[in-house]
Amino acid sequence: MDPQGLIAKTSYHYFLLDVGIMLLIVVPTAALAIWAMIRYRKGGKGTYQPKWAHSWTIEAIVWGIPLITVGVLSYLSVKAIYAVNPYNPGAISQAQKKAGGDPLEVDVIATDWRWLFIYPKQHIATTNELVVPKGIPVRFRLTSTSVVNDFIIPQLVGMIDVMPGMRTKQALVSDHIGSYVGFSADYSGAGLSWMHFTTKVVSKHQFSSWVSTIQTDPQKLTLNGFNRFARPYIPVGEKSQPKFGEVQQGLFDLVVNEVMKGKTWKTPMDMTENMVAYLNNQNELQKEGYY
Ligand SMILES: [Cu+2]
Repeated sequence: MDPQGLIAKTSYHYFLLDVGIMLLIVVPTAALAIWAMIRYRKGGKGTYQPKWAHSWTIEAIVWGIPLITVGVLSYLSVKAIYAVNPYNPGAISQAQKKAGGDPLEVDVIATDWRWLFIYPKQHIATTNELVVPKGIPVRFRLTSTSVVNDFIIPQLVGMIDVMPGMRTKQALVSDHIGSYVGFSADYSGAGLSWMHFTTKVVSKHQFSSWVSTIQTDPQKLTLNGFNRFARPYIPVGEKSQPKFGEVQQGLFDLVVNEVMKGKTWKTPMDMTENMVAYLNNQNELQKEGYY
């Protein structure tokens, strides 16, 4: 475990606290069990008291310590839940106050089997590549085009379900420049194994120049284009995935609506029957101008 983001760090912190509190009970209990076995063994120092039945001291310890423990653990759990709650993480809100300005908004769409990241304010989109500036809170809205996926970047943020025709939320902030792996943690068919994305945390300056570079990309993503993009596609051995210098406004909501109305992108039978042949053909399709 090597947490690199505020949410991951907060979860890790509470995890350690919980383990520590549990050890406070486990270690003395184990020690006392051994102590009792030695002291009250045959020939041990303990006095034999066959008539002994009740002790208020023991009663108080046996009930008191668990009650206190449960109380403390409940308090910490509730605090932790509010701190990392994906829909409105308290930890992120605090970071937001410190950072000032607006959070970065990113809309995430999981297709079979790629991740599309739309930056609505910047009007750009990338595939399987998430780039975020360091120290700036990022707010995600997430959906899927076909089945449930699970969005996770282990070192930055925990799992959140991504569901067709529905919208979930997540947030992150990282103070460490670096590259982190993200993937789907829910089995979603043939291409799941290749459904990774790279998360790059870069400096604010690098981020704005990255945005400008993507904005010069001639590819435009509209709902029509998305319908082509979202057809089942396994990104095996691809060097780079499509980037879009211009994105139709409100595309995320349009996609959620389409899927809600019943739009599907069927997996072709030959994809599962002969994957190698299909993948070769897929590259041909790409040369012909498909995404
Ligand atoms: Cu799940």
